[in-house]
Amino acid sequence: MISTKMSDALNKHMNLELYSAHLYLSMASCANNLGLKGAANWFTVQYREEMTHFFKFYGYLTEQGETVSLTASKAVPNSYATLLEMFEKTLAHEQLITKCINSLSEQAVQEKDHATQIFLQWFVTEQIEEENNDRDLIAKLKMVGDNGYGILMVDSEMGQRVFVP
Ligand code: OFO
Repeated sequence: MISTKMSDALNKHMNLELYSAHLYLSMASCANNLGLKGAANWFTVQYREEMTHFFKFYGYLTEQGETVSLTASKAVPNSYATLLEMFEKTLAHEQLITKCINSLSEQAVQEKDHATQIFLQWFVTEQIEEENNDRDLIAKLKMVGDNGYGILMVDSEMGQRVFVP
């Protein structure tokens, strides 16, 4: 059993995870339009990861006897000039998610809600990896700049990413 305040906050965040999924699926489509099939693969894998994040919140709330509320997800942007721009927006979004996870964790500590603290631990660790991946790709993209060959090399590396359930 969790508090109504905690349940509402987790439900709100669950919807934000769904927004993340839509954001990256849209970026996959934009990357594809730029001719960057590897980046399109990377963002599609990211979309699938975000859906697992969404389902972790859904599952936790359900196991705690709560009924989830799916609030209509906001429309996501679908126009980016470059891959670098996509990654800068991705990093900014992940930093927002990290803040939200931290604030949920603080609330769980304040409420002495041990179950939710343990549930959120996985996300605290996951956010370190998410931000780190984005920073690495931004560094590589800045290094290659406008060099088409360099961008294709990064794109090809992004094509190797596989979804690990
Ligand atoms: Fe990208 O970690 Fe979930 O939202």
